[in-house]
Formats: sequence, C-alpha cells, structure tokens
Amino acid sequence: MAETKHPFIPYSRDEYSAEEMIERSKSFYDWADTRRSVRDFESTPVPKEVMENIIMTASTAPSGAHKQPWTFCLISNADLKAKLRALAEEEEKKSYGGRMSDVWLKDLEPLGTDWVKEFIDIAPWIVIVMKRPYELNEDGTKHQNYYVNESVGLAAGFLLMAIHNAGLVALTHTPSPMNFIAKALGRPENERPFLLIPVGYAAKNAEVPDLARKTKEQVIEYYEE
Ligand code: IYR
Repeated sequence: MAETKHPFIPYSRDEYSAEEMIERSKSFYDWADTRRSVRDFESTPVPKEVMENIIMTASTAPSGAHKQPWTFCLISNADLKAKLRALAEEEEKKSYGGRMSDVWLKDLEPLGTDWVKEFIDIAPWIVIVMKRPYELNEDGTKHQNYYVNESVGLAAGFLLMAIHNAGLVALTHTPSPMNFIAKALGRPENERPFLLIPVGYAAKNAEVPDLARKTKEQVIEYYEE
C-alpha cells in the first residue's frame, strides 16, 4: 500500500462458515423484507435515547472522503411539527393540484397518497435528514463535500433499518420543494433538506398497499465463470 501520513489501526471481525453465512443472510433478508413504509402512526412517545441510537447508526454510513456530509434534525416540538405540516401541505396541495404530471399521479394511485400529511403532526418524532454540499470554514470560505447524495442516501438507508430494528415504523417523505424546511428550522446556508422522516409506532389499524417486491430474476444480472 502507498505510504500514508494517516495512522491505520488493525481491523478484524467475526467470520462465519458458508452454512452460517447462508443462514444469517437469509434470516436478515426475511427480516428486512418485513419493513414497510407506513403512513399511519400512533402518537405514543418514543424515548429520545432510542432516536439518538437510531441516528448514530445512520451516521455510521460510509461517505465521500469520510466527510459525513449530514445533519439530522430531531423534532418532537408540537408547534414546530404543526408548522412543518402546514407548510408541507401548502406545497403538496400545489403538487397534487397540477404540478405533478398525470402520469406521475397515476403511478402514485396504488400507494393511496394525497396532499394531507397528518403524520407530521401525529408521529412523536420527525427526523429531517439534511445534506451538506459543503462545509463553511471559520473565515467564511467553502470546503466542498463529495458524493453528497450518495453518502446521505446511504445514511438514510441505515436510518430506516435502525428504525425497523427498534420495532418502529417510518415514511420517507419528500415534500417538494423542500426549501421551506431549512427556513423553518433556521438551518445554516450550507445545509439542504434531503428527506423528512416521521418515526413512531405503527397505528393499531395501520394498512399498507399490497405491493410485490421485484424477484431475484428481476434484480440480479449475473456475470460468472
Ligand atoms: N411528494 C409527494 C408525492 C409523492 C411522490 C412519490 I415519487 C412518492 O413515492 C410518494 C409521494 C408526497 O409525499 O405525497
């Protein structure tokens, strides 16, 4: 390896036999396959420590040049949630009322979405995932980050799995345009909203669309010996 100025430390981890790997990967897949996006939440509180652990799991994601170009705004304040809901619905009303194409609206029909976003009020926590295209140096100059969408997308994926692991549910919501969020939260100029994710317990009467996931044949292209 090329000589490096940075210290490296040994890394090792548990390894498994082929049989164990097959068993572990299959049971993890079966468990992951039980995750669903849920729109109906209980308002029951979830301990802050759970949310902190979930967010710190997200923050273990790999990132371009290890810049970790993310911030997670963790919101339980009822007034702020009400404000975010009102602002999101204002935009969504425009989107569903003509800003989205007919084809797009037709594609959304099976999901049963509309402009009403009561989950923003009801869910005990709203996580706003912010991306940071650049860092601000103390002298006000900018230091760019790399592969920001890829990095923050990976962190959001880790976040969703950590939520699933805690027995909670979430929805990846993308109100559009999202600039109102940064303004409402008073975020610095180097942060942009990436996703709005309500987190909580699934409502007792929660329902999800009866969707099928793509099969192995549909998602894997093999290039083997
Ligand atoms: N942002 C809107 C519309 C929407 C778009 C897609 I693509 C979805 O998968 C779901 C919804 C909304 O949140 O309702």
